Amino acid sequence: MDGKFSFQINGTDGLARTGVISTPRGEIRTPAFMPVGTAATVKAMLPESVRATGADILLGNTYHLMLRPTAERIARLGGLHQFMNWQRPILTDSGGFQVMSLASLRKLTEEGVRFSSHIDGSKHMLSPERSMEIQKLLGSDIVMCFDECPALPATDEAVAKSMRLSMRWAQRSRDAFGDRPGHALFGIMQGGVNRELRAESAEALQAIGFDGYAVGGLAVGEGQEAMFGVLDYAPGFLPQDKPRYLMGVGKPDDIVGAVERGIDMMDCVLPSRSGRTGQAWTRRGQVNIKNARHQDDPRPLDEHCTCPACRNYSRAYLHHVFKAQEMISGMLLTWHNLHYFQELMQGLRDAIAAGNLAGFVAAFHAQRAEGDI
Ligand code: PRF
Ligand code: ZN
Repeated sequence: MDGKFSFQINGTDGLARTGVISTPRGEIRTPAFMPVGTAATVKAMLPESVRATGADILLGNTYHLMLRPTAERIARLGGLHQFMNWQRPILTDSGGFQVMSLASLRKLTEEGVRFSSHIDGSKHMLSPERSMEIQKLLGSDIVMCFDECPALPATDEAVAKSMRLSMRWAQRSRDAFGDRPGHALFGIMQGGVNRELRAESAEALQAIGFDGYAVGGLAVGEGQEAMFGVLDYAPGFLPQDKPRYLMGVGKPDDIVGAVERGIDMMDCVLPSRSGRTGQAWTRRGQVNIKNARHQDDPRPLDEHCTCPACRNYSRAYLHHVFKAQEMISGMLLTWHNLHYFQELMQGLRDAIAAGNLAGFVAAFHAQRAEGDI
């Protein structure tokens, strides 16, 4: 496939930016929200339905796919895009973060991480070199460096030691990735909630040179105030002209705050996962469809939403199919949630382009303060 990877900023408002990342597999409008397709599927959704919600790019996971069905099998079957029937861009996470949260018997060394699979206990190894190899076998468009994300709270000493290991791994990731036109490699900033460590990490990554830069190590238990505290300075340590990706974030108000602070890309399981547990996200905040107050309610989840769940079904129906554990419950709520998140991103992009982000954010918070109907 020809064509290059590039990022163009089309408008700014304060620290926020809106633009387009161009890849050989299509354009990604920023700020972008990436639905999570961990196991080669956005759970409960067909790829064409995910696209219909407005997604330009999905996230896939090295860790899950290397264990099942294996990266080598996916490569033999034509790569991840072909395998899962999603022809647009895919970003893959590098595996270290998932090893630390899911695998057992982990052993971390300078070389990488040895671990046992959470599926069958089989033994595996991930290193910067192996992670780059797997992400290449998958055919990922945006490859993430192999890093370590320490859980917070942690001592400055522990965070510094971990960050410096991640920076050595970033150099090894860069060397192993090589030169692959049309594919991008993103570095990942670490450093916890320590300003000096964040600055050191950003400098180390820029000395290596990447196509984009992620802010890692946040949304790991520090709370929104501490996260926004870091986002008040961390994006400013990164190049203006490259995409900035905040990993694993977040709730709608986290997304809005991150975009206001100069973040261009985000991903989170929240809209899809909470859809399967009966939680809906709307302009007026969170709605628990399990609640008995919905059982006779003929109104849609959100009368202004144009998703299939809201156009064609009542709250009473959504409540019933959740209680009856029908599969359509997860399908409809996931569709609605992904639609809401993508509509929020479109609203943010339009507001930044119009120079009206402050007005958009004020209306966002005012609507949520009103609460559900
Ligand atoms: N590193 C990687 N993936 C991640 C994170 C990280 O720090 C986070 C932190 N929120 C989520 N996913 N590689
Ligand atoms: Zn809807």
